[in-house]
Amino acid sequence: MSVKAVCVMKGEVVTGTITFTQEGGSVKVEGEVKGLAAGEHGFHVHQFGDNTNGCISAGSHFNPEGKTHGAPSDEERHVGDLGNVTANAEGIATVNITDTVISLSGPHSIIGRSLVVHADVDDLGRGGHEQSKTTGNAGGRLACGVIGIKA
Ligand SMILES: [Cu+2]
Ligand SMILES: [Zn+2]
Repeated sequence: MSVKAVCVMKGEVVTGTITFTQEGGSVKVEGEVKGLAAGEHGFHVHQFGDNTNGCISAGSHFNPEGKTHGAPSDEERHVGDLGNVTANAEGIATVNITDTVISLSGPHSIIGRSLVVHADVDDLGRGGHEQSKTTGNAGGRLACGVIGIKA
């Protein structure tokens, strides 16, 4: 039996439902985010599953190894760095990511943390902006939700 997690993302305009399925050493991240502007939007697991003051309370990118922000394919990345999702002209991003760094158990477990979608594109650490190496300069937090064990 595979372990599954789910995140229901809520913002003022943006909403989404994302499931996480552990398959051996990788996790499939699948679902849909709606209400976005067309184009790319940063998509990360943040440290805390805390919504006290909205998505800001989720803290920084989940980074248990103290690394620098990067692309999902980079050796040097935060565990939570899932890159970008791309919304179509209707504002819908279909998410279909397979990642080998996040996990649903152990030290890289994302259970109980937050998933956040951003206003702007994540430059994957390459943009040369002062925030490129910490957040990818991805801008405001449009929606977020806590990642929990799926029924
Ligand atoms: Cu983020
Ligand atoms: Zn990061």
